[in-house]
Amino acid sequence: MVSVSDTLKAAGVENPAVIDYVEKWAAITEPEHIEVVSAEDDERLVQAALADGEIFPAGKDRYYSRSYYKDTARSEERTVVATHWEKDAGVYNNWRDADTTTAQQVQRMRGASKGKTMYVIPYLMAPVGSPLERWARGVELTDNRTVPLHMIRMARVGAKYLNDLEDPNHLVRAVHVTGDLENLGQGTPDDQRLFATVADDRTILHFGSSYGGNALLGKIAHGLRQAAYDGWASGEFLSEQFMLIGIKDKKAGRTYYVCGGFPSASGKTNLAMMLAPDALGDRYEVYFYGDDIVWLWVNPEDGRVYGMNPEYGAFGVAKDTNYTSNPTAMEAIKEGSRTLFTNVAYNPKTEELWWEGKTPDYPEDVTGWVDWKGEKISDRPVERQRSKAKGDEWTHPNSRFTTSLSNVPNVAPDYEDPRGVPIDAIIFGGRVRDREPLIRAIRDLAEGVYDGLTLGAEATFAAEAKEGVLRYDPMSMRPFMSYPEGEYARHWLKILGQAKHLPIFAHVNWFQKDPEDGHFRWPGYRDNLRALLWLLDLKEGRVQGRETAVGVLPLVEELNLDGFDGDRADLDAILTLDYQRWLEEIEHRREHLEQFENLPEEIWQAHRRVAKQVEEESR
Ligand code: OXD
Ligand code: MN
Repeated sequence: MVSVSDTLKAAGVENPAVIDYVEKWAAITEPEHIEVVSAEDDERLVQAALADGEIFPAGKDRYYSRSYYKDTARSEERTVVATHWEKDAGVYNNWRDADTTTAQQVQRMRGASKGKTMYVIPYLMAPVGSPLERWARGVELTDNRTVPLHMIRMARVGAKYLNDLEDPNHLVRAVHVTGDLENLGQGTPDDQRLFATVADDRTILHFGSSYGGNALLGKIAHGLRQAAYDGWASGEFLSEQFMLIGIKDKKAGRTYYVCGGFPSASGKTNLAMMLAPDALGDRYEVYFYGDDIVWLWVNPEDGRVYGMNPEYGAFGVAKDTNYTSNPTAMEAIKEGSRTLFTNVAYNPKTEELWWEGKTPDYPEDVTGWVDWKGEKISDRPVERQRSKAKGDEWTHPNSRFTTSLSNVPNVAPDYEDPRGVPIDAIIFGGRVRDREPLIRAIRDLAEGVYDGLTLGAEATFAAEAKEGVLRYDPMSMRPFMSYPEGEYARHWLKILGQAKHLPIFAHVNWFQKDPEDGHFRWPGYRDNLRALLWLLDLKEGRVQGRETAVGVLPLVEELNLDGFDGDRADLDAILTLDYQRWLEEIEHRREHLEQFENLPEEIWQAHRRVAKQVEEESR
């Protein structure tokens, strides 16, 4: 019989630490075969998955898959961060003891891959040559073939990334075991799933799902949770759930770089892939770097904050993606792009795909279409076939597309540059129907961090909502927080405090509504660039804005409104502060921050400063 070690060596794995680790876990999970994956294997894996009915053809070089119907999203309750130190427990990180958690996961995973293939996926979550490359190396073991298909699109994959390391041991070890999805009690008190990042062992052990967010361990588990922990423990960098864009001013011959965090369902991917409004297109060009993760550090050579997207692809929500909301995504997922779709609606006869919001209405003819569960639409009672009622959707709200960055038409020409890009502005934004103006700029570091910590959006689930109280999502990292919030704030102040040239902060909101009739007061999408251009003008001293308690707001005449066809009264409204709402908001923020132990005094000072000024200006 061929040994594990010989199989790995024959596939180009030279790192002895990887070989030891695969041997160890193969003895636990007991797969029948072991296969090392690199990006060059994509076509072969696709053909095998098609032949076995794990994925289906969706036009030329595009693919479609379904995940088990009880396994369609990340589970925050079943996701934990374990370490050997109880002091690492925070409010949001679901801290567990490392040794106990590892032992439990070994027990869950024992023999659980019998009869299956273990795919060994060596990967790199950074452009090659990045100053943070040593934090970016990992290897994922999985017993599910759709995982390497996703990983090849989302990360740089191949044995070569882990050979010849200065310290062969310095890598993230990740194990994914799918489990018996039909018998895991998802969402019940007897839920068998557990998704654990054992952060101080740099080990990720996920059991009980084949859905991307739980199964692609390079992305959220390594790229965010583990990397945030590593960045803190090493004191070297930050890892945040941020998008990253470049805005080129062709007239001035300069490109500005903006990154920022938005809670789920606040349009982060649409913003990241945005184009300039037609009327501004001659002067400005927007470049896409990434839509979900940014690692940030200070370059000692020039004292600037640099950012890079560690990912190689986008795992975007399909719902509501269309040629208005996100034309560049539509291009990035078109036929020929090798995109893999999950849990949208599918027509096996025509190989077409459809999702809610792709077109204003369902496909005219339901013949052949199946919904995200694989059930025929034509088998439904006629009145439920094309109905807009809740529960009759054709696609899952968290249906996804997985496509490589290189498919995005406005991807930045230097998106693989290991140096990253110098960040000019850091923005935070939530979906809020009132209180938050279009944009407010913040120059002070502690006030910027304070603003990020109090980022909130309206709760998406009715049960969570309390009238007027936002669901706070610090820096949009609530589900990915891996160490205590007080330390998190301190680490932000420390890293950015090293910068000689601080990025400007801003809070943005594209979603204010008129309380009378509920219409959105800002057109959003491409017009969002106008707010960002104002922010860059402010940073460069080309405009002054209007100082308020919560930051600098634009004067209407300072916004570039060429070709703007939004409503002027609406514009005035979103450039005005509702002080009554802000007085209440300050109280909610205080309660939110009081949960966090050991919050730096600078943050409390920023809170008190803002609170006092809101109080004064409201009189
Ligand atoms: C998420 C994702 O769940 O990026 O935030 O998939
Ligand atoms: Mn995300």
